[in-house]
Amino acid sequence: MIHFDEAHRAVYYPKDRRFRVWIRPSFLLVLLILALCPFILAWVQNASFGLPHISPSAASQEGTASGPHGFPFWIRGSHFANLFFLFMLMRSGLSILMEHPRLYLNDDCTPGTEWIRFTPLRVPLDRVWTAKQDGRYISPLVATPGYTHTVGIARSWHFITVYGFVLTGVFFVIGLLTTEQWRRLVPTSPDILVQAWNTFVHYANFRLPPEPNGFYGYNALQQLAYFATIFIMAPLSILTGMAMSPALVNRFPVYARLFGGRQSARSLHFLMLVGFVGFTIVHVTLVAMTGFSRNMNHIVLGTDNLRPLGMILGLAGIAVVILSWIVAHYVSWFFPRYLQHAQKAMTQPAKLVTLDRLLPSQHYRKDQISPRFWPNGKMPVREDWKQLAADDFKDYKLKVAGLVENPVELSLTALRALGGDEFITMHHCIQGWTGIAQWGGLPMEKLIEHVRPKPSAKVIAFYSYGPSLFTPTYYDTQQMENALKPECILAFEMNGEPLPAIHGAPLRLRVENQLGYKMVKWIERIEFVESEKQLGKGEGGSNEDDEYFDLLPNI
Ligand SMILES: Nc1nc2c(c(=O)[nH]1)N[C@H]1C(S)=C(S)[C@@H](COP(=O)(O)O)O[C@H]1N2
Ligand SMILES: [Mo]
Repeated sequence: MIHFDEAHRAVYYPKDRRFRVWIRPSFLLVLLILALCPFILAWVQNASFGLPHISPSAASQEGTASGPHGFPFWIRGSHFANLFFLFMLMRSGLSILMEHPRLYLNDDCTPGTEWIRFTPLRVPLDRVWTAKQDGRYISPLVATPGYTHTVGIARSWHFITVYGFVLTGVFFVIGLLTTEQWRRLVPTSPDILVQAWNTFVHYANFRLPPEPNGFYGYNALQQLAYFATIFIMAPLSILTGMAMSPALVNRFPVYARLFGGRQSARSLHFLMLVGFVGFTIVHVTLVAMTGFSRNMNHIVLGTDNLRPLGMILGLAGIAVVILSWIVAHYVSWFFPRYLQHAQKAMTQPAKLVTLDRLLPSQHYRKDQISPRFWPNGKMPVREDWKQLAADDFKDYKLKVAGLVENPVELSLTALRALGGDEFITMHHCIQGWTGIAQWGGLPMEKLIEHVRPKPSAKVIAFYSYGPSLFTPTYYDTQQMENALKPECILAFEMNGEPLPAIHGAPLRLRVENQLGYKMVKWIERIEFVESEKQLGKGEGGSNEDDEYFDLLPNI
């Protein structure tokens, strides 16, 4: 359970909980014009020619021999499952979004270049402003689990429920394609576009078009809207979600480019959320306006009559969904560790055989290096680090100990003598921001060779001079196999210069197939151990222990 003492309140429930949406004026203008254009056309058409005629489509005629009749159980069931999972995804997605409440179309995430932000704050440029400080509060009424800095818990919900969402989708599409039900959704003639426009002209002029009985078929615009939601928006949400995985994108940078880049993918992922919310509002409104009890009987009971039972059960179903948000809220705050472990049990095996096997391979150019790289975390406050820093780390010695044959203390010069590697890579923070930088340092592989781990050593722990959110020492761990992969280095250079203090001087870890929080900055010492379970609270790092982050963040 998360106790709301003073330290936790300061993190989760800050004084400044204002919420603002700001959209870049040029974007707002384009969005408004795009949204208004069809309405203006529809108004002009109605004023000049009157409302267009809508021919009843064959499929929507009651009693025709061909075409789907009614909604079998598998459609009604998957409709409900979809409602359940989609809302959990949207609610947890909002908590994730607020951890970095800005969306960009460029992968540098340069402050001031966002096209939308969900915070009243501009990034101050005259002082250090970490990405962590930038996270915003969101009400638990709209988000799971809500509050500030709950991205770890929110990701657990997101990654558990995404299984349900994807399985429901696969089940539904298989059902569609193996029965006649696909005929309700899949357009078979280009004429549907004309019919859809004519239908839109009715709605835009605040008239309801002649309504087919949805038991047998939909109006053209309705059909296109359902088709787009199922066959465009849902797959695009899944594909853009995957385009945010550091393991995938740092192995196949071209995959993110399919969506215009890693941050465009994040923006698209958000726009799909907006699309689902917009769809839900219009869908529910029209279901209510076009014969609520009959429509509810269709989708709840699979009957076509006017009795109230479908409506009553449907509203009870919606109550169950709302209850699930309340339960999720309590699980988040009272049993976050169980939730974290459930997510681990459900996703880690799948990650180990897929994403975790991808070896980073990136070839960014020097001119792609980000002009400003978001900093994160708390700078060390310890006197010994400050003294080392004052002297440019001349007296710094990295201590490497634990289950090794050859424990060592290595100065920066000694580290350089062991070998070097350099690469330009994209950094992915769990919060959502990215940045491209060049890193230079000693491959972990070389250090491992040098200290000769004992056979029992499986995990490497990195301890920082700096504090974590709740403890005096930030630490994290790596499985030895992962540290042996390419692009895993102890970096002492960034963009060709000695590591700046804010980015982890004198030494930090780079692990390019994982998220930023694994890359401990201001490293004081390294320890080889048998298992992460013997350290801290046993979850594998400060963030894993106290913020319920994943042990294996390939996504
Ligand atoms: N010691 C320490 N290291 C840390 C952190 C921290 O809080 N303390 N934050 C991590 C996180 S969440 C990220 S995204 C990266 C950020 O590195 P940067 O500041 O160079 O951008 O550092 C990681 N290393
Ligand atoms: Mo991060």
